[in-house]
Amino acid sequence: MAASMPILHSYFRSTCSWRVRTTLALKGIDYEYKGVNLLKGEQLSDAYLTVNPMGQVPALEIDGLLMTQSLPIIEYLDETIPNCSLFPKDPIKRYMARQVAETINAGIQPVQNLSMCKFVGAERKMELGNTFITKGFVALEKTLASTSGKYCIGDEVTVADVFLVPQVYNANRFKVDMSAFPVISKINDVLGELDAFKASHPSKQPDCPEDLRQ
Ligand code: GSH
Repeated sequence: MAASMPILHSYFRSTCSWRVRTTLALKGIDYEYKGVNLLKGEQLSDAYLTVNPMGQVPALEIDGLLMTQSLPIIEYLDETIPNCSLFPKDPIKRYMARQVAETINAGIQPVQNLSMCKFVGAERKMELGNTFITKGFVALEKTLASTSGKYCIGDEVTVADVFLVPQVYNANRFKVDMSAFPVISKINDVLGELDAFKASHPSKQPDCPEDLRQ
């Protein structure tokens, strides 16, 4: 019997969903896209809370499993679909890739997500996002100055790149001065030319409003 198509619960502008979309694109996996409108609060509906009790996207239904949390989802995809591995074989490079991903995953994104923006209120949300993305990018810029080649870690696409591109998109939304981060900006530009990053971009998603489509 043919395996059913994976289902990704996603929001077009969600950076965490984008990480999983890029991974699925890099691995060449087709999937059904189910939009969860975060601005309408659909992530907090009773129906969606049975999918992810944290009330967050992404969630991925695959191989008879329902998975949440982008990093372990990406690790599962990488382990089960070995083409173009996102985790370098070399332990030092693998550490570096994980270090960059975790800086974004734990150190930047959670502080500027929608719940935190709502918590501080409309007047302070730009200041919140700008402050903490800038702080994280100061650290990342230093790290990437020594680890990067064409991409974050040398010349192979890794999990670090999958996390970096969506976070730069959010940096621009929060009006971070990207001229202070030339290494991050250059890597982001190069990655933006790759098909998987183009296909997973918010403007290409089914739930992207017409006026934001490219
Ligand atoms: N650690 C989680 C992951 O990596 O999947 C974070 C998920 C997360 O924060 N998702 C955001 C969300 O759904 C969108 S990027 N926010 C909804 C809210 O804060 O109400």
